[in-house]
Amino acid sequence: ARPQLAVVGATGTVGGVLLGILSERADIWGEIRLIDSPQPRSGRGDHPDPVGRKLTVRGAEVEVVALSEEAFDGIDVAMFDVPDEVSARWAPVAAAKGAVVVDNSGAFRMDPDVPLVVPEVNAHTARVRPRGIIANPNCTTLSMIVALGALHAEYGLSELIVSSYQAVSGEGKAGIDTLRGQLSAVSGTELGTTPGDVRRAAGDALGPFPAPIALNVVPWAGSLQEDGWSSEELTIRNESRKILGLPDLPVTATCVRVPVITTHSLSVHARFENEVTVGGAHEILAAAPGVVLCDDPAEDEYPTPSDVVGTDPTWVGRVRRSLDDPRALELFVCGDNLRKGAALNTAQLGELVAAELRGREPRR
Ligand code: 2RA
Repeated sequence: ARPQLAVVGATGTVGGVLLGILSERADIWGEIRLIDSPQPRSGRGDHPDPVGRKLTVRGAEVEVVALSEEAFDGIDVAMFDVPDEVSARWAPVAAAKGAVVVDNSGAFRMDPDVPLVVPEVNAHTARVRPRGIIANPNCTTLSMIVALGALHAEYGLSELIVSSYQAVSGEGKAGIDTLRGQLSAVSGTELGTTPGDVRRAAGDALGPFPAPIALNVVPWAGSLQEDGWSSEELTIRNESRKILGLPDLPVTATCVRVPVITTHSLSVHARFENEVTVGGAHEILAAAPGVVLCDDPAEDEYPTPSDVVGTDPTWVGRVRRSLDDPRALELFVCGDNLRKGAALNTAQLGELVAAELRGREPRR
């Protein structure tokens, strides 16, 4: 029998991308059940109750059912794309009912009993899951880690220094709406030429961001942690270490939000145990599953978010050997934060589990 799949958070930004990806990829699933938590209607009616909505998946309309214990009856794999607190409460419920949970929240990523998995890098760790939960990494880590995993396998990573250029859809619909609203407010004006003019035009409409995001870059993502670090910067550090199996890897991240709708970019300084060459790195990256090498500056070829958005791979360009360190590479990496950064990796993990479950069925 085909495994039964539940998608929890089907009406969210990542949920919508996930339904599209499930409709495009080889159809291995029996029923795909769509689940969401009911939300109180806001006064302005811009948050309609997700339960009862009909969404299209695999070309058919499916009605969203309410999150409850019974909603997981008969489910083999449950993909969660919901806020941390919803996952923290409901993923264990789904697991207790026998489903393998693939969770895209931050609730379980650093739990030592929950593997944090990127199929191209550490697929083998997905089989050991004492809590019945597999965690999907944060979209910023995911947007670079497939390329770094391939280089690490050959050269042995010894240090990582990254700066992110993060798209607003990392903050979901609120992030996208905020950028679009601010772009309308500044379009066709002379704004962006005197201190504070863009901030005054944005007024109270900063949305989830601490500063205007149109005509601007904002050196902040996540919440304030000790000693001035942002949660997003610590997440990149912790998750890269866990996925690569390098618990002591020195990692420094600076996270920056940019006025891009979707696709995170990262500038990466990666130091290795062994000497590197650009030619060798090109060969590794060109052969790595899930990576596209796009690196010919003489022809203006390098990845940019507006070209990468909507695609599945991790794109790498601007590969250079550090001028002062023959063991280090400089790279520019782009990945669609809603696809490989979230929904695609979730779908791949679900497929990995489905293959494992099929292998367990008694052969006739
Ligand atoms: C962001 N990675 O880009 C975070 C959360 N999705 O905002």
